[in-house]
Amino acid sequence: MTTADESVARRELEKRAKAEGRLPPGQSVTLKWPILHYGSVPHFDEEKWDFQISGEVEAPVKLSWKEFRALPRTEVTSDFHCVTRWSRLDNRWRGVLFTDVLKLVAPKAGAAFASILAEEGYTANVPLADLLRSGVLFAFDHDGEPLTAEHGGPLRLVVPHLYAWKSVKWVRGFMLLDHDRLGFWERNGYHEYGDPWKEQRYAGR
Ligand SMILES: Nc1nc2c(c(=O)[nH]1)N[C@H]1C(S)=C(S)[C@@H](COP(=O)(O)O)O[C@H]1N2
Ligand SMILES: [Mo]
Repeated sequence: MTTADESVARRELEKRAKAEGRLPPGQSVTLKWPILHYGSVPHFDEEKWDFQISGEVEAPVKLSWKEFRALPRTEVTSDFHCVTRWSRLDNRWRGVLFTDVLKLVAPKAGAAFASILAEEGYTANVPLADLLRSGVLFAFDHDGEPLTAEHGGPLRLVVPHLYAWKSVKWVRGFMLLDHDRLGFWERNGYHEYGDPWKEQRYAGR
C-alpha cells in the first residue's frame, strides 16, 4: 500500500469503528502498532524467569517458564487503547486467561485489588473484579506470532477495557491486596482506574 492508500484505509476503519461504537472518545485508529514503555527492553532468560503470585492468598505460588507454558491456552480478540490517543483494533491475543491463573491460588476473603508486577519494578494496579473479566489474559502471542520483546515478550498482561498502561509488558506475577496500591504510571499522574470510555486519563479528572 502507498502512504495515501494507507491513510484512506485508516480513515475508513476509524469511521467504521466510530459507527460501531468501538472507538472511545478522543482516540484515533492506528494501523501500525506503536511501541511504548518506560525504560529498556529486558532480556529474557528462561532459566531465571518465574511467575509469582503473592499477597492476600492462602499460599503463595511460584511457577517456572515451563510450568506457565503448560497452563491452558485461550485466544481472545480485542481493541487496545493507549492514553496517548491511539487505538489498535482487533488484536488477536493468545495466552492464559487471568481466571485460569487465579485457580492456582486460594485468595483470602479481603483480596480486592492486584498490583501487577513486571521486570525492572514496573507495576500497575487493577481491581481484582476487572481482572476476572473474560477478555483479560496473560498473552504469549499476538496476531499469530510470538510477542516480540519490544511488545512485552515473552509474556504480557492484556486488560482490553482499560487504558493500555494497565496491559503490563514483561509481566512476572501479581500481588493480591486488600487495598489499592498505585502503580508506576498511576503514581506519575495517570488515573488510578483508567477507563477509556470515561476518558480517565489523568489523576483528579
Ligand atoms: N512493563 C511495562 N509495561 C507497559 C509499559 C511500561 O512502561 N512498562 N507501558 C504501557 C503503555 S503506556 C502502553 S501504551 C502499552 C504499549 O504496549 P505496546 O508497546 O506493545 O504497544 O504498554 C504498557 N505496558
Ligand atoms: Mo500508553
